[in-house]
Amino acid sequence: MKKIAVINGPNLNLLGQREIGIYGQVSLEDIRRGLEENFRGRCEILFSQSNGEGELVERIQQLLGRVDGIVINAGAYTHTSVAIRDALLAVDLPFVEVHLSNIFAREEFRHRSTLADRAKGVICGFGPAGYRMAVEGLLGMLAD
Ligand code: CA2
Repeated sequence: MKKIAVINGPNLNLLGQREIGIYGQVSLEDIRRGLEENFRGRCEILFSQSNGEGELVERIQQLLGRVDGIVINAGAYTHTSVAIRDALLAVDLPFVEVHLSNIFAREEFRHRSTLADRAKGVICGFGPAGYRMAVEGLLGMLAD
């Protein structure tokens, strides 16, 4: 069975608790449970969250040879982190960038991503459903 890592960046642990107008009422734990239920029997989901850039880099490095692909919501680091980009390129795993909000309908600084040009795809604006779409898209790309 395929293994997909779902990586979440800073502040996403607060989902469902604050800024409900932007990010909605669903918690990160709800998203994890939803993915596990949705993909049970089709792929293994390795779900994680970290607030630290270095920890995210470590996590990505640990995935080398252990998973078939990565879904990443790098949060605010999406817009700034060369280190996370370099880690993703170093492990050379197919990845999909996901965002809950439509980053292009928000402040200008959220319009750029250090990851998007090397991602297999980018999904934003669909809330928690975007995670399911991202895993579905990755699985569809991975050869059996
Ligand atoms: O829309 C997304 O998924 C983002 O990656 C979320 C990031 C933001 O910096 C990106 O531009 C877009 C922020 C995540 C913060 O999540 C919170 C959740 C609840 C309360 C406060 C922050």
